Amino acid sequence: MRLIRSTEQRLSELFAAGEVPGFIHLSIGQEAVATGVMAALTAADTIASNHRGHGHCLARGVDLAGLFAEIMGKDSGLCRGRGGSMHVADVQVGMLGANGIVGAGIPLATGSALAHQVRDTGGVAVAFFGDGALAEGVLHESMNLAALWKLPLLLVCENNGWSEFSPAERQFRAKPLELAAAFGIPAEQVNGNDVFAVAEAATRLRVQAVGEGPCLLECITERVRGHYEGDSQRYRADQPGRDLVDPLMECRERLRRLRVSAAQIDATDAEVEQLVEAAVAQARASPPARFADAAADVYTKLPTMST
Ligand SMILES: Cc1ncc(C[n+]2csc(CCOP(=O)(O)OP(=O)(O)O)c2C)c(N)n1
Repeated sequence: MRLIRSTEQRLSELFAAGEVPGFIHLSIGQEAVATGVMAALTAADTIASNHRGHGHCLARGVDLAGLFAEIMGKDSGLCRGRGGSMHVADVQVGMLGANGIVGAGIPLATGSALAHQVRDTGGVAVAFFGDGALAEGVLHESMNLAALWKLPLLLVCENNGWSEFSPAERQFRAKPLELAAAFGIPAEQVNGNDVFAVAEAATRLRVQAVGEGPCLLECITERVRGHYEGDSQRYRADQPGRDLVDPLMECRERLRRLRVSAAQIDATDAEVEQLVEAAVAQARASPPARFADAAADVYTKLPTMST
């Protein structure tokens, strides 16, 4: 969680300094969801993300310098600087991709869940999406197929109460748990700012998804920053944020109760800051992505299918 927070705070500064091309959407305040869910997964599992996916990438274990370089449009980036913040992927760690199209990671994860089932990998596919995706037909279609075919799919809804600049209740008729119930999909709601609660629920649901088919975890959380960096947030004036505790503070308090000293936590924080600075320096030193390489890897050789 500290790595995600420090990385995104640094990204915010780099964006303000003009070192990040395009837009970035930060997940500050939502770190416990990515961290808690990922703690429940195994190396065999796969994940697909959305436009707010830096935390999912880091919690899954992508290379830190590679992520900075990707977001800064550098050739040494995870996708050689061609994906950027919203389309970063790293299949080496089972990260199938972030996605700028709302809900588009969900069918990707559903397909991956089918692959897990067909190949009998024992793994699950996880789809991370915001409450904004509740209005997307592709979520409903994916839930239907996954429920029919009992696919090992874990749907993780990060409910931060906003869809871009509109409060969620002005856009969606059904609540996530009601929608899941309509498809016969077991679902749980959890305090998404409590990393331990998220990890416990995700661990339970992961096991259930592998054995019995899709499950949904709704994490109630808060988006601290605007929709994107630079967003004036005028729409928030008459809509106060949710009254939730900062997940890092919540975790610090929990660790204190488990007798981890403040000095130990501070040392970890300092170590993370150093890692982040080193990654930024490495990314800065890398040459920019080359336009001539823009179309490389668009097409790939498919494996020969035996009929
Ligand atoms: C299919 C599609 N429709 C609309 C948009 C524009 N858009 C970008 S983000 C967003 C809302 C996303 O809300 P949510 O999924 O709840 O994620 P959050 O930003 O709150 O984390 C919308 C409507 C889009 N990118 N894709």
